[in-house]
Amino acid sequence: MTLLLRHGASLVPVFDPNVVTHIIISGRDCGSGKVADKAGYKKMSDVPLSIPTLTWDWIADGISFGKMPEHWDAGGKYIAFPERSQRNSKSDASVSNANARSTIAKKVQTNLERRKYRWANTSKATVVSGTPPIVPEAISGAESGVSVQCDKDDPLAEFYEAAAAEHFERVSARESDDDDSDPGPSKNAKKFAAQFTCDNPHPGPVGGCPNQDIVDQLSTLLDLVKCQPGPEPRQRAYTYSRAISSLRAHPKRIKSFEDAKRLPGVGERTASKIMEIIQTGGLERIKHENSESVQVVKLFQGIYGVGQNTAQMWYNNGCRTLEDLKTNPRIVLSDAQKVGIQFYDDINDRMPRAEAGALFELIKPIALSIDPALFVEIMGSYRRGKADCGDIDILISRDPSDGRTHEGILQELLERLVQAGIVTEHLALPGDFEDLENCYRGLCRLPNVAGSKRRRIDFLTVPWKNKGGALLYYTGDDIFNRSMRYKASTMGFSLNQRGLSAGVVRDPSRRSIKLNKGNIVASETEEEIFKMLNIKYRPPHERVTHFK
Ligand code: DCT
Ligand code: MG
Repeated sequence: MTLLLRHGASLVPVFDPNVVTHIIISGRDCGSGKVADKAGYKKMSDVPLSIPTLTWDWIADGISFGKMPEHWDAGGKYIAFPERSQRNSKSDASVSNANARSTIAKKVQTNLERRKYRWANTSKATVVSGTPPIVPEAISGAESGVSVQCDKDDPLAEFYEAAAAEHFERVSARESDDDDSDPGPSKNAKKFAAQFTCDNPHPGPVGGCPNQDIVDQLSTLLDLVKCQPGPEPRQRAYTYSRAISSLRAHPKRIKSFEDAKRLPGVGERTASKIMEIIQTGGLERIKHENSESVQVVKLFQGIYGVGQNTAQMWYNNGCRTLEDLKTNPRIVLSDAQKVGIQFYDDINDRMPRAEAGALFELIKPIALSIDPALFVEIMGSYRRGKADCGDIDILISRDPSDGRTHEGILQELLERLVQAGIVTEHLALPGDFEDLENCYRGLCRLPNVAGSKRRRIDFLTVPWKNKGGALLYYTGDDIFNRSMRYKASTMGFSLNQRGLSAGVVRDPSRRSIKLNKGNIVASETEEEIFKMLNIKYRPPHERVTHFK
């Protein structure tokens, strides 16, 4: 897998004939039935012929001959199942692939129809098909202590994220670069408690970061490295992230190589880069990393719902521009991706705080007109007081003590917002609108304002008993959340958007995996969660770790 990734392949967790370009067979005992089964087909002849099944030798020989993957000979001796090569004519392949695509498309459509029920007839906005539904299980990625918004494309993303959370806290805990010991619950929790980011009301230096120019350059480099496939760039991205975190937390200007080397997470090579930035104001490595493929992958990753693997796969298919994605016959875009392309510039633009506030001031009364007892609050960067916002995050709940809940409210609210011209496109609908815990993603705009841009909007609904956990989680910021989750785990708790749980049993070798979910011990208010974790209550504006 490492070799494949290094040579530009993207690995996908689930077989999708619209996405998969090759199936590589590495085990000698891997029969055609087994492979077909893995791909979700009854027999090998159902696998689209346009997707070759090749032996591992294809990779090994291609690499040893020093050729680029697109020049590797995909025929003859490398075909894993010779019976497939006999029918491997191009027209046959495209017909087969087209059939497979239409079957998949039909399946997706049927599933969506099932989910949409009466919603479809009443909504005027564009209903997106092909987008995975945002169901409660999807939001519960944080269950395992990982971010809920990790790259769903990447089968290993949640593990990287969990590891990043742990390592981030190591940086905050001032551990040395070489110390690889696990600061897990076996260590004295009190000792760690004093060093968690969430314990510090001002996690960054007061009065701004004296090394902001270095942070900016390394962040640019990090963004470029993040667009490259494979474990090696991921490792480098991790190294740069650690260095950036250390620099952000450092109260003094770095002046020398030795100063830089003393920072947690900074080795010789990163220290040299820091010195280059100090001495020249720039970093040659940025030019080197900013290759055409990286620029294109970055462009594609700006499309809503597109992760690194999909972006890389599109690049490998010869696409270079957003226009190419619309015209290339090999690319099948989901409706959400089409919307993402149509409003690419709007969605990638941050909105002024005032615009987010104005939209919320329109939305809240509409929600309260449905049920005045609703709890409706704007979350995310807005609640933290940020001057600009990437999107609008709105949390909805309702105190059930009068016997009523917010069940069904989200659907009604969305219908009214569509009618009011505020919500304009849907990107991901909840699996079941009747659930109390739900998540909706879409686009909105200020109606009756000429030229107003499309903005991303998320609605989250939670049961009242989980309101505190949800408020805490959706307020962020992400690093503050990580820090609280990690502190919770060192104290034997588990924290997610539903609240704080005790009695969680973790796999000793992979602490991100829970063997027993435990019981919720604090969840209705933010204050009780802070208290249980022995952290002084921090109002939202003190939960800021990003200083840009
Ligand atoms: N969140 C998190 N970890 C992530 C992403 C999000 O803990 N990886 C939480 C914290 C913020 C909240 O979800 C809303 O997420 P975003 O809208 O992505 O972030 P934001 O802080 O509101 O920033 P932006 O202004 O970019 O929307
Ligand atoms: Mg936000």
